[in-house]
Parts: sequence; structure tokens; C-alpha cells
Amino acid sequence: MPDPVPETEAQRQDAPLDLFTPIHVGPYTLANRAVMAPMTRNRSPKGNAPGDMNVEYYRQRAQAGLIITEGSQVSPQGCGYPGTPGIYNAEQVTAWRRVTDTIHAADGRIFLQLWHVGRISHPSLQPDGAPPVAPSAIRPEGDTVTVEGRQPFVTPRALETDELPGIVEQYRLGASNALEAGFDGVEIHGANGYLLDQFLRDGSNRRTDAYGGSPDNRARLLLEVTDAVAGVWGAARVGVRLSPVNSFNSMADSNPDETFPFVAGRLDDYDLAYLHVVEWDVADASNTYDKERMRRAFTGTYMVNSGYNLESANAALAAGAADLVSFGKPFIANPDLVERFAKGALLNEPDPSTFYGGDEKGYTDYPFLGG
Ligand code: 8OZ
Repeated sequence: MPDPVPETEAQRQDAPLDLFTPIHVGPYTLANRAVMAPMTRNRSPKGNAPGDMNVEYYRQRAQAGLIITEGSQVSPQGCGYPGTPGIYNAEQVTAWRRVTDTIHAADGRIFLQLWHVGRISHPSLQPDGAPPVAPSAIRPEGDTVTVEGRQPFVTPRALETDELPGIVEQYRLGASNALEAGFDGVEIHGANGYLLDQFLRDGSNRRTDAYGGSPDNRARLLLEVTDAVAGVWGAARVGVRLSPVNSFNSMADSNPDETFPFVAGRLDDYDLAYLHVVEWDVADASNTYDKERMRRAFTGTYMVNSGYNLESANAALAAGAADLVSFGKPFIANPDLVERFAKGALLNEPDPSTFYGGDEKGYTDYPFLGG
């Protein structure tokens, strides 16, 4: 029997892309393409700043090709839930610095997600008990989680046109604080029914000024925020997250196949680190959109998210449907997800009862391979 032919560099390059193929993102080379998705965990109650438990949670997951932090509000007004971390004051910068130092000591990479919830807040979480702000005074359906338990959403106050530069300024400050805190980059949360998404989709944006109406106008605030954040970081270290059809938080758009390829096309002009797309509607799997059209609209690094596993992620990468795949629940339950994927090992099952709030249980106590 002939000796097996040694694998050459050329053969490796011919092999289909998979999660273990390194990739350049902005100035960085990520060791793998399995990204830890941004996930709200409501475990930073003290000063809305990360504490020891949060440092440990991220440390455990440093083998992700890239960690994207949970959404971190850019201002007190941007806060929508109890115990979410912020990135608007010195105490938070110092606290996040412990997280970034820890990830870098483990050779990981970490972006902070910049977040403003807009109407998905409640007066009890707002400065001076004010109503939350939004593009239009349209109340989301249902109720929300406050410090005093579940309460109905309130009708938000529509932002005046001359207040929008102040919103952009909140993102600029958050971006600048994230730079000071030692992150590798930032992701702008433009998805899942929060403020920037509320402007993008016409179900929540009925404005008649330059920020409502056409897709061009509805994208204006997101693009102004992107300009401001890229001004701080350089576009190559800025990602943007979108969710064309997610109805979470009472969201809808009359024509997502028009709106979102348009937005992706405008973002394509920036040379961003990546575009991150939440593909599903968590409430309705049949609610979908033209994924190929969306993919074609953006020529840069494209990250997908929505229930991927090892096989479907590798298939998406091999087909060129994505360059990166982010994993949410699998990273909650498997701190060593990348190693488990590499070994084809079984995965721990996540416990939904410990997703939001609480202590180490369901947060930092999921077992690693080998116990
Ligand atoms: C679930 C609960 C609270 C927040 C998102 C930031 O969907 C969230 C979120 C999800 O982007």
C-alpha cells in the first residue's frame, strides 16, 4: 500500500471552507468561524456594569472565533431590562476592561454590542420615569419585564427630528467608551425590534420627516450611527446586525425584500468588519425572505445566525451562503463549543429557565468536555 500522500497547503486550500478555516475580519485573523452570538443574560445588576461572574462567563467562552457581547446600552435611556450592562460611564468602562483583558489573555477576540432599546423599555427603567422613546408613538403589544415584574408596554414618545443628533451622539459615546475599555471592535444592534430596527421597519416607523417613509429615509438613522461609530473605530472594526423578518417585539415590515437588501447595499459602501443577519422569525418559521438577494446585496464578510448546528453551519460556509456563523444557545450551554465541534462531541442542552437573570447556575456552571 502506498504511503498516504501528505496533505499540502494547496490541498488544504482546496478543501471546502468550514468552521475551522481561519478568516480575516478587519485587522484580525480569527482562529475559527464559530462566533458567540450576542445574548442578553440580565446578570449585571450592580451599576449595570459587568462583575466577576460576567468576567468568568466570557472567559470560559474565549475559544469562540469572535465573542460578541450581550447588548450594552449606550445610555440610561437605552436600557430596556433589569441587569443589562451599559457602556456609558467610567465605572462600566473599568468593569468591561476586566472582560477584554481576560479574553485577550486567552488569545480571544471580543466585540461589544452597542444597544438602545427605544420603545422596548418601560418608565420604571427610564431616567425620571419618562416614557421610552421611539420613531413613532406606537405601543408594542404585550408586556415586558421590569424590576417590579411583568408590566404592559406603554406608548412611547416619538422622537423629534432635532433630537436625533443626540441619539447618534449616544452611540458615538458608547463606541468611544468601548474603545477605551479595550474591545477589538463593536457591533451596532440594528435588529430584533430595538431602536434602530424600529426606524428601519415601517410597522414601527410612521414618520413624515427625513427619517420615515422610503427605505432610504428609514435607513438614515442607522447610517448616521454607522458613520459616527466608524468615525471612532474605523469601519473595519465595526459590524452591524439586522433581522429582516424577526417579528419579536411586535415588528413587521411591509416589504422586507426591498427594505433589507437596500440597507445591506448601503452598508456595503463602508467596508465594515461584517454584516450579521438574524435569518429567522423566532415566532414563525414560515415567515422568511429572499436570502440570496440579501446575500448578494452585501459583498463584505457575511455572518448568519438562527439555529445553526455543526452540519448546517459547515454547509452554509461551503456553499458561500455565509463567511461566519454565530451560535447563541449552543454557546450558553457549551463554553467549549468550538472544541466539541472539532471533536464531533455531544453538546450540553441549554436550560431556558436560567437564560435571563439569576446567578452562576445556568451561566458559568455548564460542564466542559472531560468534566
Ligand atoms: C431576548 C431577551 C432580551 C433581549 C435581542 C437583545 O433579541 C435581545 C434580547 C433577546 O436582540
